[in-house]
Amino acid sequence: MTIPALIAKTFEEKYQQKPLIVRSPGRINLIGEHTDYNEGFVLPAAIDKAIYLGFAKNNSRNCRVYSIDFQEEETFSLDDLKPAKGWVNFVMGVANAIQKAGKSLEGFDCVFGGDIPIGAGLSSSAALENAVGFGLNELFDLKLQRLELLKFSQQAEHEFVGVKCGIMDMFASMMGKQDQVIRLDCRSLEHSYFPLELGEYQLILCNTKVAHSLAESAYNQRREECQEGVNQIKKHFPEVNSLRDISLQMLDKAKGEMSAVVYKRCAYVIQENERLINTCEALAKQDLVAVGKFLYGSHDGLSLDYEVSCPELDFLVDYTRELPYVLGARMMGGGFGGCTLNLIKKTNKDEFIASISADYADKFNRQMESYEVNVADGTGIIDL
Ligand code: GAF
Repeated sequence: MTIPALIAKTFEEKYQQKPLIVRSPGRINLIGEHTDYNEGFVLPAAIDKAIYLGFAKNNSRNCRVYSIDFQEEETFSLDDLKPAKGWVNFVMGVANAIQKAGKSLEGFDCVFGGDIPIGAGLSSSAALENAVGFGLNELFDLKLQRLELLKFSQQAEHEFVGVKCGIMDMFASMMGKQDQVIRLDCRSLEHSYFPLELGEYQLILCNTKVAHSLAESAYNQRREECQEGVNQIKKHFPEVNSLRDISLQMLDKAKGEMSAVVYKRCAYVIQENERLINTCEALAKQDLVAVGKFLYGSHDGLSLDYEVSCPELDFLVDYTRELPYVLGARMMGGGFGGCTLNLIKKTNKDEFIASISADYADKFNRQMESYEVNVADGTGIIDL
Protein backbone atom coordinates (compact mmCIF):
# COMPACT_ATOMS: atom_id res chain seq x y z
CA MET A 1 0.00 0.00 0.00
CA THR A 2 1.30 3.48 -0.79
CA ILE A 3 1.78 5.96 2.04
CA PRO A 4 -1.12 8.21 0.90
CA ALA A 5 -3.41 5.17 0.68
CA LEU A 6 -2.37 4.15 4.20
CA ILE A 7 -3.09 7.69 5.44
CA ALA A 8 -6.58 7.60 3.89
CA LYS A 9 -7.33 4.16 5.33
CA THR A 10 -6.07 5.06 8.82
CA PHE A 11 -8.01 8.32 8.70
CA GLU A 12 -11.28 6.61 7.85
CA GLU A 13 -10.77 4.01 10.58
CA LYS A 14 -9.91 6.57 13.26
CA TYR A 15 -12.02 9.57 12.34
CA GLN A 16 -14.75 8.11 10.06
CA GLN A 17 -14.27 10.59 7.22
CA LYS A 18 -12.51 10.76 3.88
CA PRO A 19 -9.57 13.17 4.19
CA LEU A 20 -8.09 15.76 1.89
CA ILE A 21 -4.49 14.62 1.26
CA VAL A 22 -1.46 16.91 1.06
CA ARG A 23 2.03 15.86 -0.01
CA SER A 24 4.96 17.93 1.21
CA PRO A 25 8.57 17.08 0.29
CA GLY A 26 11.91 17.22 2.04
CA ARG A 27 14.76 19.15 0.47
CA ILE A 28 18.40 18.99 -0.48
CA ASN A 29 20.67 22.00 -0.77
CA LEU A 30 23.37 21.95 -3.41
CA ILE A 31 25.39 24.74 -1.81
CA GLY A 32 24.87 27.86 0.31
CA GLU A 33 24.77 26.62 3.90
CA HIS A 34 24.06 28.93 6.85
CA THR A 35 23.70 31.77 4.38
CA ASP A 36 19.89 32.06 4.50
CA TYR A 37 19.66 33.86 7.84
CA ASN A 38 22.49 36.12 6.72
CA GLU A 39 20.31 37.33 3.83
CA GLY A 40 22.50 35.51 1.33
CA PHE A 41 21.83 32.95 -1.41
CA VAL A 42 20.92 29.26 -1.30
CA LEU A 43 20.53 26.60 -3.99
CA PRO A 44 18.03 24.02 -2.72
CA ALA A 45 15.50 21.72 -4.37
CA ALA A 46 12.50 19.70 -3.20
CA ILE A 47 13.01 15.94 -3.36
CA ASP A 48 11.09 12.75 -3.99
CA LYS A 49 10.84 11.93 -0.31
CA ALA A 50 7.80 13.45 1.35
CA ILE A 51 5.40 13.60 4.22
CA TYR A 52 1.67 13.08 3.58
CA LEU A 53 -1.11 14.53 5.71
CA GLY A 54 -4.81 13.73 5.63
CA PHE A 55 -7.16 16.46 6.91
CA ALA A 56 -10.86 16.87 7.63
CA LYS A 57 -12.92 19.34 9.65
CA ASN A 58 -14.47 18.03 12.87
CA ASN A 59 -16.93 20.84 13.75
CA SER A 60 -15.38 21.70 17.12
CA ARG A 61 -12.54 23.89 18.44
CA ASN A 62 -10.38 20.85 19.14
CA CYS A 63 -7.83 19.13 16.94
CA ARG A 64 -6.69 15.53 16.89
CA VAL A 65 -3.46 14.66 15.11
CA TYR A 66 -2.23 11.10 14.65
CA SER A 67 1.30 10.18 13.60
CA ILE A 68 1.46 6.82 11.83
CA ASP A 69 5.23 6.60 12.26
CA PHE A 70 5.20 7.31 15.99
CA GLN A 71 1.80 5.66 16.52
CA GLU A 72 0.78 8.52 18.78
CA GLU A 73 -2.19 10.83 18.85
CA GLU A 74 -1.93 14.40 20.19
CA THR A 75 -4.90 16.66 20.89
CA PHE A 76 -5.11 20.40 21.46
CA SER A 77 -7.60 23.24 21.47
CA LEU A 78 -7.35 26.11 19.01
CA ASP A 79 -8.16 28.40 21.95
CA ASP A 80 -5.14 27.30 23.98
CA LEU A 81 -2.11 27.06 21.70
CA LYS A 82 1.25 27.14 23.44
CA PRO A 83 4.55 25.34 22.91
CA ALA A 84 4.52 21.76 24.15
CA LYS A 85 6.91 18.83 23.75
CA GLY A 86 7.63 16.90 20.56
CA TRP A 87 6.25 16.88 17.04
CA VAL A 88 2.89 18.45 17.92
CA ASN A 89 4.70 21.82 18.02
CA PHE A 90 5.06 21.72 14.24
CA VAL A 91 1.30 21.46 13.89
CA MET A 92 0.29 23.82 16.70
CA GLY A 93 2.93 26.36 15.71
CA VAL A 94 1.50 26.72 12.22
CA ALA A 95 -2.12 26.83 13.46
CA ASN A 96 -1.04 29.54 15.89
CA ALA A 97 0.71 31.59 13.18
CA ILE A 98 -2.38 31.41 10.97
CA GLN A 99 -4.65 32.55 13.79
CA LYS A 100 -2.25 35.32 14.79
CA ALA A 101 -2.47 36.61 11.21
CA GLY A 102 -6.20 37.08 11.77
CA LYS A 103 -7.44 34.05 9.83
CA SER A 104 -10.05 31.92 11.52
CA LEU A 105 -9.63 28.20 11.92
CA GLU A 106 -11.97 25.53 13.20
CA GLY A 107 -11.20 22.16 14.68
CA PHE A 108 -9.67 19.53 12.41
CA ASP A 109 -8.44 15.96 12.47
CA CYS A 110 -5.19 14.98 10.82
CA VAL A 111 -3.23 11.78 10.15
CA PHE A 112 0.31 11.88 8.83
CA GLY A 113 3.25 9.72 7.84
CA GLY A 114 6.00 9.74 5.26
CA ASP A 115 9.35 8.57 4.01
CA ILE A 116 11.64 11.52 4.78
CA PRO A 117 14.25 10.13 7.17
CA ILE A 118 13.89 12.01 10.47
CA GLY A 119 16.91 13.85 11.87
CA ALA A 120 18.77 13.41 8.58
CA GLY A 121 18.89 17.12 7.71
CA LEU A 122 16.34 16.68 4.92
CA SER A 123 13.87 19.10 6.52
CA SER A 124 11.13 16.72 7.56
CA SER A 125 9.97 19.38 10.02
CA ALA A 126 9.64 22.13 7.39
CA ALA A 127 7.78 19.63 5.19
CA LEU A 128 5.36 18.89 8.02
CA GLU A 129 4.81 22.58 8.80
CA ASN A 130 4.22 23.40 5.14
CA ALA A 131 1.75 20.55 4.81
CA VAL A 132 -0.19 21.79 7.84
CA GLY A 133 -0.40 25.32 6.44
CA PHE A 134 -1.26 24.12 2.97
CA GLY A 135 -3.92 21.71 4.20
CA LEU A 136 -5.59 24.21 6.53
CA ASN A 137 -5.57 26.82 3.78
CA GLU A 138 -7.50 24.42 1.54
CA LEU A 139 -9.79 23.07 4.23
CA PHE A 140 -10.90 26.46 5.51
CA ASP A 141 -10.55 28.35 2.23
CA LEU A 142 -8.19 30.90 3.82
CA LYS A 143 -6.93 32.25 0.46
CA LEU A 144 -3.32 32.40 1.62
CA GLN A 145 -0.49 32.35 -0.94
CA ARG A 146 2.40 29.90 -0.84
CA LEU A 147 4.79 32.65 0.25
CA GLU A 148 2.60 33.51 3.21
CA LEU A 149 2.24 29.85 4.15
CA LEU A 150 5.95 29.17 4.14
CA LYS A 151 6.55 32.19 6.36
CA PHE A 152 4.06 30.71 8.84
CA SER A 153 6.18 27.55 8.83
CA GLN A 154 9.24 29.59 9.72
CA GLN A 155 7.30 31.41 12.43
CA ALA A 156 6.26 28.05 13.90
CA GLU A 157 9.94 27.03 14.11
CA HIS A 158 10.87 30.28 15.82
CA GLU A 159 7.96 30.49 18.24
CA PHE A 160 7.04 26.87 18.99
CA VAL A 161 10.11 24.77 18.19
CA GLY A 162 12.68 27.32 19.39
CA VAL A 163 15.04 27.14 16.40
CA LYS A 164 15.74 30.52 14.83
CA CYS A 165 16.02 28.98 11.38
CA GLY A 166 16.27 30.80 8.08
CA ILE A 167 13.78 30.52 5.24
CA MET A 168 15.52 27.97 3.00
CA ASP A 169 13.92 24.72 4.12
CA MET A 170 10.31 25.78 3.97
CA PHE A 171 10.89 27.71 0.78
CA ALA A 172 12.39 24.70 -1.01
CA SER A 173 9.71 22.32 0.20
CA MET A 174 6.83 24.67 -0.67
CA MET A 175 8.16 26.13 -3.94
CA GLY A 176 10.06 23.20 -5.44
CA LYS A 177 9.60 22.13 -9.06
CA GLN A 178 10.40 18.77 -10.59
CA ASP A 179 13.98 18.55 -11.94
CA GLN A 180 14.70 22.20 -11.05
CA VAL A 181 16.94 23.71 -8.42
CA ILE A 182 15.99 27.04 -6.90
CA ARG A 183 18.42 29.91 -6.71
CA LEU A 184 16.95 31.91 -3.87
CA ASP A 185 17.95 35.34 -2.68
CA CYS A 186 17.02 35.08 1.00
CA ARG A 187 16.79 38.84 1.39
CA SER A 188 14.30 39.69 -1.34
CA LEU A 189 12.97 36.14 -1.79
CA GLU A 190 13.50 36.64 -5.53
CA HIS A 191 14.14 33.25 -7.01
CA SER A 192 14.78 31.53 -10.28
CA TYR A 193 14.59 27.91 -11.29
CA PHE A 194 17.05 26.07 -13.42
CA PRO A 195 17.38 22.47 -14.51
CA LEU A 196 19.80 20.25 -12.66
CA GLU A 197 21.65 18.54 -15.50
CA LEU A 198 24.21 16.15 -14.12
CA GLY A 199 24.82 13.98 -17.19
CA GLU A 200 26.63 10.82 -16.17
CA TYR A 201 26.73 11.98 -12.55
CA GLN A 202 24.11 11.85 -9.83
CA LEU A 203 23.53 12.98 -6.25
CA ILE A 204 23.73 10.43 -3.47
CA LEU A 205 23.09 11.22 0.17
CA CYS A 206 24.96 9.40 2.92
CA ASN A 207 23.18 9.56 6.25
CA THR A 208 25.49 9.42 9.27
CA LYS A 209 22.49 8.37 11.39
CA VAL A 210 23.71 10.70 14.11
CA ALA A 211 22.00 13.84 15.36
CA HIS A 212 24.25 15.41 17.97
CA SER A 213 22.32 17.06 20.75
CA LEU A 214 24.01 20.45 20.55
CA ALA A 215 22.57 21.11 17.10
CA GLU A 216 19.76 23.46 18.14
CA SER A 217 21.66 25.56 20.64
CA ALA A 218 24.73 25.76 18.39
CA TYR A 219 22.55 26.87 15.47
CA ASN A 220 21.10 29.77 17.44
CA GLN A 221 24.59 30.60 18.70
CA ARG A 222 25.92 30.80 15.10
CA ARG A 223 23.19 33.28 14.29
CA GLU A 224 24.22 35.41 17.25
CA GLU A 225 27.89 35.28 16.25
CA CYS A 226 27.04 36.46 12.74
CA GLN A 227 24.97 39.30 14.19
CA GLU A 228 27.85 40.26 16.47
CA GLY A 229 30.10 40.45 13.41
CA VAL A 230 27.58 42.68 11.61
CA ASN A 231 27.39 44.97 14.65
CA GLN A 232 31.18 45.45 14.63
CA ILE A 233 31.34 46.01 10.88
CA LYS A 234 28.53 48.57 11.07
CA LYS A 235 30.85 50.82 13.08
CA HIS A 236 32.99 51.13 9.93
CA PHE A 237 30.24 50.76 7.33
CA PRO A 238 26.94 52.00 8.79
CA GLU A 239 25.03 51.10 5.62
CA VAL A 240 25.63 47.37 6.20
CA ASN A 241 22.59 45.32 7.28
CA SER A 242 23.82 41.75 7.08
CA LEU A 243 26.82 39.63 6.10
CA ARG A 244 25.33 39.62 2.61
CA ASP A 245 26.56 43.23 2.24
CA ILE A 246 30.14 42.55 3.27
CA SER A 247 33.32 41.66 1.40
CA LEU A 248 36.38 40.07 2.98
CA GLN A 249 38.20 43.41 2.68
CA MET A 250 35.44 45.12 4.66
CA LEU A 251 35.52 42.36 7.24
CA ASP A 252 39.26 42.84 7.66
CA LYS A 253 38.72 46.48 8.62
CA ALA A 254 36.84 45.32 11.69
CA LYS A 255 39.02 42.30 12.40
CA GLY A 256 40.77 43.91 15.37
CA GLU A 257 37.46 44.55 17.13
CA MET A 258 36.02 41.07 16.92
CA SER A 259 36.96 37.75 18.44
CA ALA A 260 38.78 35.23 16.28
CA VAL A 261 35.67 33.03 16.40
CA VAL A 262 33.34 35.75 15.15
CA TYR A 263 35.82 36.61 12.39
CA LYS A 264 35.92 32.98 11.21
CA ARG A 265 32.15 32.70 11.17
CA CYS A 266 31.77 35.87 9.12
CA ALA A 267 34.54 34.93 6.69
CA TYR A 268 32.90 31.57 6.08
CA VAL A 269 29.52 33.14 5.24
CA ILE A 270 31.07 35.66 2.85
CA GLN A 271 33.03 32.91 1.08
CA GLU A 272 30.05 30.56 0.93
CA ASN A 273 27.98 33.20 -0.85
CA GLU A 274 30.79 33.61 -3.37
CA ARG A 275 31.03 29.84 -3.81
CA LEU A 276 27.32 29.70 -4.54
CA ILE A 277 27.55 32.32 -7.24
CA ASN A 278 30.53 30.50 -8.76
CA THR A 279 28.66 27.18 -8.56
CA CYS A 280 25.74 28.65 -10.53
CA GLU A 281 28.16 29.80 -13.22
CA ALA A 282 29.82 26.39 -13.32
CA LEU A 283 26.45 24.65 -13.58
CA ALA A 284 25.45 26.91 -16.45
CA LYS A 285 28.65 25.84 -18.26
CA GLN A 286 28.05 22.20 -17.20
CA ASP A 287 31.45 22.25 -15.55
CA LEU A 288 30.75 19.61 -12.92
CA VAL A 289 34.41 19.28 -11.98
CA ALA A 290 34.33 22.89 -10.80
CA VAL A 291 31.02 22.30 -9.01
CA GLY A 292 32.63 19.40 -7.15
CA LYS A 293 35.50 21.62 -5.99
CA PHE A 294 33.05 24.17 -4.61
CA LEU A 295 31.27 21.40 -2.70
CA TYR A 296 34.54 20.43 -1.00
CA GLY A 297 35.26 24.11 -0.35
CA SER A 298 31.88 24.46 1.30
CA HIS A 299 32.51 21.44 3.52
CA ASP A 300 35.93 22.69 4.58
CA GLY A 301 34.49 26.07 5.52
CA LEU A 302 31.62 24.49 7.46
CA SER A 303 33.98 22.15 9.27
CA LEU A 304 36.94 24.42 10.04
CA ASP A 305 35.54 27.95 10.18
CA TYR A 306 31.85 27.61 10.91
CA GLU A 307 32.46 24.51 13.07
CA VAL A 308 29.13 22.80 12.48
CA SER A 309 30.45 19.46 11.23
CA CYS A 310 31.21 16.38 13.34
CA PRO A 311 33.62 13.42 13.08
CA GLU A 312 31.04 11.27 11.27
CA LEU A 313 30.36 13.89 8.57
CA ASP A 314 34.06 14.68 8.16
CA PHE A 315 34.84 10.99 7.78
CA LEU A 316 32.25 10.52 5.02
CA VAL A 317 33.48 13.55 3.11
CA ASP A 318 37.19 12.77 3.57
CA TYR A 319 36.53 9.23 2.37
CA THR A 320 35.50 10.55 -1.06
CA ARG A 321 38.42 12.92 -1.62
CA GLU A 322 40.68 10.43 -3.35
CA LEU A 323 37.96 8.54 -5.22
CA PRO A 324 38.27 9.34 -8.94
CA TYR A 325 34.54 8.90 -9.56
CA VAL A 326 33.40 11.38 -6.88
CA LEU A 327 33.57 15.00 -8.02
CA GLY A 328 32.62 16.56 -4.72
CA ALA A 329 30.99 16.04 -1.35
CA ARG A 330 29.96 18.09 1.65
CA MET A 331 27.83 18.03 4.76
CA MET A 332 24.37 19.36 4.09
CA GLY A 333 21.96 21.37 6.24
CA GLY A 334 22.43 22.70 9.74
CA GLY A 335 25.15 20.19 10.70
CA PHE A 336 26.19 18.12 13.75
CA GLY A 337 24.88 15.03 12.00
CA GLY A 338 22.50 14.27 9.18
CA CYS A 339 23.65 13.65 5.62
CA THR A 340 26.49 14.34 3.24
CA LEU A 341 25.70 15.21 -0.37
CA ASN A 342 27.90 13.43 -2.93
CA LEU A 343 28.27 14.17 -6.62
CA ILE A 344 29.23 10.80 -8.04
CA LYS A 345 29.46 8.96 -11.34
CA LYS A 346 26.35 6.82 -11.84
CA THR A 347 28.31 3.74 -12.89
CA ASN A 348 30.25 3.67 -9.59
CA LYS A 349 27.29 4.13 -7.27
CA ASP A 350 27.03 0.54 -6.00
CA GLU A 351 30.74 0.11 -5.42
CA PHE A 352 30.81 3.47 -3.62
CA ILE A 353 27.93 2.67 -1.28
CA ALA A 354 29.27 -0.79 -0.44
CA SER A 355 32.76 0.42 0.46
CA ILE A 356 31.87 3.62 2.30
CA SER A 357 29.17 1.85 4.35
CA ALA A 358 31.54 -0.92 5.39
CA ASP A 359 34.32 1.47 6.42
CA TYR A 360 31.89 3.76 8.24
CA ALA A 361 30.54 0.79 10.21
CA ASP A 362 34.09 -0.27 11.12
CA LYS A 363 35.02 3.20 12.28
CA PHE A 364 31.88 4.24 14.18
CA ASN A 365 30.21 0.93 14.92
CA ARG A 366 27.07 2.31 13.28
CA GLN A 367 25.34 1.65 9.96
CA MET A 368 25.01 4.60 7.62
CA GLU A 369 22.18 4.79 5.10
CA SER A 370 22.32 6.05 1.55
CA TYR A 371 19.63 7.55 -0.66
CA GLU A 372 19.43 8.39 -4.32
CA VAL A 373 17.48 11.59 -4.54
CA ASN A 374 15.53 13.04 -7.42
CA VAL A 375 14.27 16.58 -7.62
CA ALA A 376 10.49 16.77 -7.28
CA ASP A 377 7.58 19.19 -7.00
CA GLY A 378 6.84 21.20 -3.87
CA THR A 379 3.89 20.97 -1.46
CA GLY A 380 0.52 20.21 -3.03
CA ILE A 381 -2.77 18.33 -2.88
CA ILE A 382 -2.80 14.82 -4.27
CA ASP A 383 -5.63 12.67 -5.60
CA LEU A 384 -5.63 9.06 -4.59
C1 GAF B 1 18.83 24.40 8.82
C2 GAF B 1 17.95 25.65 8.84
F1 GAF B 1 16.66 25.32 9.11
C3 GAF B 1 18.04 26.41 7.54
O1 GAF B 1 17.32 27.63 7.65
C4 GAF B 1 19.50 26.70 7.16
O2 GAF B 1 20.04 27.74 7.93
C5 GAF B 1 20.33 25.43 7.26
O3 GAF B 1 20.17 24.78 8.51
C6 GAF B 1 21.79 25.70 7.07
O4 GAF B 1 22.01 26.18 5.79
O5 GAF B 1 18.36 23.48 7.87
